[in-house]
Amino acid sequence: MKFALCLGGNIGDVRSRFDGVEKALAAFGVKEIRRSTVYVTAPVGCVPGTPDFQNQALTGECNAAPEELFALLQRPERQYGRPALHSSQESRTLDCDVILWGEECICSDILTVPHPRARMRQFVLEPLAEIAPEMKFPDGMTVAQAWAALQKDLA
Ligand code: PH2
Ligand code: MG
Ligand code: MG
Repeated sequence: MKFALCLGGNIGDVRSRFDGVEKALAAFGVKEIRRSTVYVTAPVGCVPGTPDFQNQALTGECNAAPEELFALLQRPERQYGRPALHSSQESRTLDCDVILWGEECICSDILTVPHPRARMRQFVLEPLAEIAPEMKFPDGMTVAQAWAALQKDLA
């Protein structure tokens, strides 16, 4: 299945952690890994004074179950010092969110895909539109269309 991730972080050497995620995915057997350029983005929904984030989209192909990939992604998050319990308003060393899993809807205790806020977030759609404009949400809307719609809303 082709999947899309949004990588983010705003403490320390975020870019080298993004490299670490790619290495972990490749070691797991993920193929066709592509990464967008890194975007410096204003924090969304965080407490005042939170530093800017860096965000990057990553796409890949794998035969694993989404929960397996999700479990794998938690390792680098922990390795880089992120607590297991945290608020979405806090600064973070590394965040790896699953945005799309093919055109599937996944709603389990640990994972909701598509990411519920993906279509409202420039820091998700702009990098993803750079590398995978043709990927589709379960309702058939492409990433390019979702990004165009969000740009209209933001204008
Ligand atoms: N992640 C959040 C909350 N706010 N803002 C930006 N710009 N980038 C993020 O990755 C981000 C955020 C929660 O995961
Ligand atoms: Mg997140
Ligand atoms: Mg997350």
